[in-house]
Amino acid sequence: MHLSALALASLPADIVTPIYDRRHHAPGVVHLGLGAFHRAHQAMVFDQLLAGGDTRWGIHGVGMTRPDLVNQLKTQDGLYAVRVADGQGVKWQVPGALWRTNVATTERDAVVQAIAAPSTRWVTLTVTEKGYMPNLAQLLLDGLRLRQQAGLSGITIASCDNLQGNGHKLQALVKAAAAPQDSEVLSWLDAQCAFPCSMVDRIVPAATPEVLAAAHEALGVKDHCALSTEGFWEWVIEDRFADPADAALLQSAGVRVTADVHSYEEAKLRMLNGSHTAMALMGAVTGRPFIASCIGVPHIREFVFRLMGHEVAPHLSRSDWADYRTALIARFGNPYLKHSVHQIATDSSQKIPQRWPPSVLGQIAQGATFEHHALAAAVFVRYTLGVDEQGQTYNLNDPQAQSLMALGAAQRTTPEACVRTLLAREDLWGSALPQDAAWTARVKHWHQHILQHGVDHAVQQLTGT
Ligand code: CS2
Repeated sequence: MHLSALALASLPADIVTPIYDRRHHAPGVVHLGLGAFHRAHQAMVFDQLLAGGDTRWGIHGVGMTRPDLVNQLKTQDGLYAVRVADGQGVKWQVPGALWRTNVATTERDAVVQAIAAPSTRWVTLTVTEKGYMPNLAQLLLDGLRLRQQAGLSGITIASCDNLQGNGHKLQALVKAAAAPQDSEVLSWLDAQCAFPCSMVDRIVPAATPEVLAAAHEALGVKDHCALSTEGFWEWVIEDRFADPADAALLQSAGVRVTADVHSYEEAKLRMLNGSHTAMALMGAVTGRPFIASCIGVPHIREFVFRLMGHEVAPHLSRSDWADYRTALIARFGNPYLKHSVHQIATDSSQKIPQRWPPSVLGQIAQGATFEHHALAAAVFVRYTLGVDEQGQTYNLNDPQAQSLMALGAAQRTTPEACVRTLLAREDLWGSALPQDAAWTARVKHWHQHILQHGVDHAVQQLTGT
């Protein structure tokens, strides 16, 4: 027997389950990108709103790439368990907000119709950094155009990906998909739809067999879609909604609604995600499998502490960064989260631009040093070899994998030239950094050190530990 609507009644009494009606209302939210993150973050916020009696927050979830997962969720009636675990304790919950599912690639028309459905009030997106492509914009535009033509109201379209100014980026992309002479839909988009920027935060690793086994034990039934996450979650969203009354509703569920998302976005991208990428690459190269195994090493912990304090924090508009850093280091060490370094290293070419260069440029502008970022960049170059320091090979899972590995292979014979070519790539570093001779020189220095003595030795030398 597996988890399903029918099985809910037989779950142990201490598991929080949906007690609201999941069958008689149409979903109000279409979510694109039905990965682990959404299911353990926003879907749980919407679950709270539904539990409070507001029936408009059921989700029509759209898998962009994983038909297997979507099919599995369908056989479980959209239900899955989430283990929320950290130093505060362990508890299981079954959120019930996911009411319908589709796969974008094979059921495109159903997705367009869902966006155009009269009940739809929101579209939320977690399609990853590389998902912001014209085909995504066209999908949204096709649904939105049907709404406009049917005389329906505009909706809120909220990008929740780790991109600075994500709402602005999405709005520009959708508008660019409309032809310039398409003035009716363009002015309808401007007048009736809202594209708020938002920052979302919760560490939700891809599920492991261990989590599925723990779910089976806790629930008494199998759950092939179970997830594990931490207690902490944050959703900060710009106060810009098609229906202004949504601001108070979201606030009642613990969401922060503000005019200033920017300061939260930049702190999160550069402190949390910037450290994550640095640790993930170090873990991949040194053979440490999880973020918790990296932050547990004193010199890596010291490295992350200094990276954030010395090179990231001076350029943030958020003044409470020291508390934020303390909290982050504790979160990274959460023993329940087996957060694979290779999962985080996935798509590094798409992640680095948001996570590292802004801090390095900030340091350069102030005449300050950027040794921690230079070392991290050198680890990235080493990572492109596709083999760790123990000789184990690994795959680069990245849209740029081929070109990165082709360039990276040269580091065995001509390391200096290799660093130069990889650092010249504006898609990774932006246009200003590749021009900075001191930056290139320091990355070369650390890269040389890593090739000769290994990543740990380099980190120890830099941190004096
Ligand atoms: C991670 C994020 O995989 C990654 O790139 O850095 O998914 C991170 O766990 C989340 O942004 C935390 O909110």
